Amino acid sequence: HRADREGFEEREWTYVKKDGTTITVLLSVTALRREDGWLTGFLHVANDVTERKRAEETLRKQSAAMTASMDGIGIVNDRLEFTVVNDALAKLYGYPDPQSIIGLPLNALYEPPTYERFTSTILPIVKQRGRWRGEAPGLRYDSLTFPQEISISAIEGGGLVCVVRDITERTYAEEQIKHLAYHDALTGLPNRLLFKDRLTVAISHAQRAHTRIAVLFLDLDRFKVINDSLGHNIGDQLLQAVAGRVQSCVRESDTVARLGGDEFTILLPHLPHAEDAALVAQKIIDAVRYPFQIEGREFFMTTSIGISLYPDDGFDAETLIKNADTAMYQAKEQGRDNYQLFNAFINAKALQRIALEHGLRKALVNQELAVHYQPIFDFRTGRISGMEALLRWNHPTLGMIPPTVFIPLAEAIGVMIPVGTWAMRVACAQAKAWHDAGYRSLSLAVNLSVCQLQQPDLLERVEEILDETGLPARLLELEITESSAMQSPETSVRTLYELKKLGIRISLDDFGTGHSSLSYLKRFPIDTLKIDQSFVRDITHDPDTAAIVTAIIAMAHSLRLKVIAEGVEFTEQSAFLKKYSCDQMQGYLVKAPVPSDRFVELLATASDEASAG
Ligand SMILES: Nc1nc2c(ncn2[C@@H]2O[C@H](COP(=O)(O)OP(=O)(O)OP(=O)(O)O)[C@@H](O)[C@H]2O)c(=O)[nH]1
Ligand SMILES: [Mg+2]
Repeated sequence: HRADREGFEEREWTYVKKDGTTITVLLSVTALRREDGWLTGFLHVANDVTERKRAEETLRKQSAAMTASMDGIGIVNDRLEFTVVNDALAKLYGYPDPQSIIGLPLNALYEPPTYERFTSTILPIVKQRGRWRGEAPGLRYDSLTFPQEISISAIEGGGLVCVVRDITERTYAEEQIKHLAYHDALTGLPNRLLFKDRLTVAISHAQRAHTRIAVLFLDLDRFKVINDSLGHNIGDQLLQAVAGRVQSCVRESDTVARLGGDEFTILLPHLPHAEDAALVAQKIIDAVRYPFQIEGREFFMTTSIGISLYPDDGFDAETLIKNADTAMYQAKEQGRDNYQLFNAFINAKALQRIALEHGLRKALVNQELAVHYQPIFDFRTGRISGMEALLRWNHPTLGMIPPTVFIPLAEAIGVMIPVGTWAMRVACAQAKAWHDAGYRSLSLAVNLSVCQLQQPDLLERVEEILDETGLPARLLELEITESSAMQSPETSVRTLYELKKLGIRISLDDFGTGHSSLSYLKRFPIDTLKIDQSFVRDITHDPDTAAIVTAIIAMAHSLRLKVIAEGVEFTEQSAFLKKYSCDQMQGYLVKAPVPSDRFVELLATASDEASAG
């Protein structure tokens, strides 16, 4: 007995109880002595410490797991300061040891824009759902950044656990694969895929900024002769040399791509004057004419170039490339070694308008019109609650013509009523089909143009379509714009009240872009307000816009109107809208408009994506 010698002893014992479970008991023994030191006995105290032992064991295992983990793990407190850090995290971030991170604030490990994303979007999500997972660049001790996958979970009682993994390798591999998929192996230039991507992006910018774009299509003249007589090896080197020379003729912001064979395309995304495209083409033709030195020999080449312009010669990437190609053939026919513009055929703007008008009159008959559907996402249910029907015109030579171009034209030449009625009938029949397929609460929004709103028999037409298709009126919402309602407010108000009597709902489109918005809200029998995308675009970085949007939502709700935000593209925007109780949203974040056959598959997936954030 140590207690005998030292006066006190403590020891843990494990006992097996009658029922088979084990308990741990802390037994302390104290020697009891008389004043002269004579031992009189022992005091035994037994404490059941089973629970404490178990907790200690769990902690020990957890901390061993943390130490052994390949992933960086850090725990931050409510003030976002690190309180626990494992070895892997210190290593990932290039700190000498975990100790040097403890006490640091979270923003020491991320650059300001990333940290801003944490505080404005990510942490609110963690707060709400308990967890977030995504990618963000981490800021190392040596000030370099590295791509990381990070998962953040809230801890009960406060604080967060961050688990971080370095994905440099994966990102690098992904980039390699991307590069292979988007570039031509021989010249290293972008390939057709990347060219089309860049062109599509340039078109959407030009559409907003009302600027011009040029596509140049270049094909070497009689290249086959060189290839066949001197072999592919020389041919390949020539192609590489041509690639370099063409690139030296254009600006950094222009894209030179190789489509294949001896064909190249050039994108000039900022074109102050249409003539500039011709200047660039001539510069390239002159540059190619200059002799090439390959393997000590001199070669002479010429090239033919076709030019198409946005928006003059087409509205989408595919069409612009196709039309530049057509123009290139014209250049070949003109004797090669020259350039031709596509719109030499449809020269003047007036001619093009006539062609468009002519085409538009026949578009319905020729089945070039289609109705696409853009899903509308409901914040409260986290699901797709309906769709907006949008008209599309696929022109045989000009490609997809945006509604902003052809709807005013259709109105001007008086074909908007048949076109609009046709679209409404198609959309209602489609909505009824989905309704019957089990999507019973899916609502349908259809745009009413100015002419339609003033059409004397609009009410009869709508009733007829509902009767014919069998779509319940409560599922139909007609969208009007402020400016169309303003054309003749008296008749509009009457028509709208009549439509409402049928059970149809009315929404006001593009809200905020007109002038007298507020007074009309009171006069028109409106159920829904749609916030214009120009506001949505700025909500996350312009405080004034943010204030306007929150005010619109609050005002609409006090008038018992539903609010839909249009043109939502980013999760930050949807998080903002959700925070300020916007009811619904639509936009590329949920999904771009799709043809009817692709809409149903969206119903299953789009909800998850939009809410995953
Ligand atoms: N060296 C090389 N040749 C290629 C490659 N891909 C296609 N070609 C050749 O490029 C030539 C393309 O010929 P075309 O443009 O149709 O005809 P062309 O002789 O240039 O005559 P025009 O274009 O009508 O003036 C063909 O001979 C193809 O075999 C390649 O990767 N390397
Ligand atoms: Mg050729």
